[in-house]
Amino acid sequence: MLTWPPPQIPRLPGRGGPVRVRDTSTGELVVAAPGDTATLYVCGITPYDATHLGHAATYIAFDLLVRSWLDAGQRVRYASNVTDVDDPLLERALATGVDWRELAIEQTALFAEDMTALGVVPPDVYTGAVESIPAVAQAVRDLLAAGAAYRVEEPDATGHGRGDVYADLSVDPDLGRVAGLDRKEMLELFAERGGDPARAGKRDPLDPLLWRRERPGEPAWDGGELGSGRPGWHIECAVIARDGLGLPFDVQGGGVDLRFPHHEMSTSHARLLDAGQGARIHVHAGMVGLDGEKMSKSRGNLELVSRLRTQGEDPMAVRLAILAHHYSCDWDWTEGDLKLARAQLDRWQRAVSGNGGPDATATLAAVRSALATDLDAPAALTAVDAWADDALRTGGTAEAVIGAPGVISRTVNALLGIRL
Ligand code: 5CA
Ligand code: ZN
Repeated sequence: MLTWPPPQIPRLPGRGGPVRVRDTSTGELVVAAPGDTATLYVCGITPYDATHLGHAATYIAFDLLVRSWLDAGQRVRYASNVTDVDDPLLERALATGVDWRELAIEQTALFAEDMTALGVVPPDVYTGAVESIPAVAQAVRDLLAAGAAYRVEEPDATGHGRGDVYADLSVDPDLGRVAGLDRKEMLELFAERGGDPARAGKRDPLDPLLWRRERPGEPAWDGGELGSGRPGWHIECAVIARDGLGLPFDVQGGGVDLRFPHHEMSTSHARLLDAGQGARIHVHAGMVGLDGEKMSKSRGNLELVSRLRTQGEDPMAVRLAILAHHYSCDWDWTEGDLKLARAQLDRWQRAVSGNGGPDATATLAAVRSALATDLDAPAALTAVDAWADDALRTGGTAEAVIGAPGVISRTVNALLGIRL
């Protein structure tokens, strides 16, 4: 799948230190990627509706991680997916009378435009679910052969689906390590988030679907001995991450709604495929709400990046409004936040407009250190605000350091993705 054009990232004087993030499995602050090459997998969109502020906030959070790694002199390999065939997409296409492929193509293109406008660094490996089907079908056959999966022969409620394949979680002693939930919590979330605990014939209600046999009116692909069908959701991300990054990789990320079951199950699949480890750590972004409720396509309470763009909003103000919140918190999008961000952007632009200004060395260090400590964007903004206030107060006085505004401008561009 084609990505969007990468933003220019200016070089900064010196180099950032190791980047630490909070691993949601342990709650510990840990070095995100100890090696020379940092590897990251971030769960991509299901393209049935345009990018809302919640999606944007999640991708911007991981964009900060990529930018800090690059600043620390690490190579970065970043993989992501597009869930371009799945139940919600097929349901939306059916409800609106659009071909599901067209819906996916249109929304994936809009997402790319939104990401470009917001200055998000594109993934190096970008794979659609449909593209990954041969590899996923092979992985399902491998899991069956290894005794880590089984066929369910009982028909489901529609009377079809004989031979759907499920993962056998009982063969994975490490299941539960990602989200750390008790069984009751797991069962509740599994039912809420796309699982089918009541499906007859499963060995355990939590066992997740790996391969769904063809149903009338649904797209299907040749799965060899699996029969025609389509992949389950979690195995898609396990296989795309494995093939794009190799196992284990450093960080698996996404919104906190994916912690369970999606990341728990995809990590389990990856572990069993490799007889080793999936992601070393997991990092989750908080949920962005609107009017006190989680912003979600299914609820329809959305603020879309594309709508704001069409209204003539500067995407950099949108990005700044997002950066004002720590990525790990849940927060609500408000028009007030956007107003503040516009004013902040204007102040920063005026502050960097001269040749000279207050020395930028300490500000660069403060921005680096804030981001290297669990991607603390609000603290980084405070440091830049302090420099901008100083610059605007003192103007081009005698103590001004020639070139300092340029350093600040490059700092916010390279590390925060804000083009002034
Ligand atoms: N395609 C799957 C992942 S494999 C999926 O969850 N797609 S999505 O379109 O629903 O979400 C895309 C990304 O945005 C995911 O990382 C998800 O966790 C995140 N996300 C969804 N809603 C919100 C929200 N309200 N706030 C923050 N992040 C969100
Ligand atoms: Zn995923």
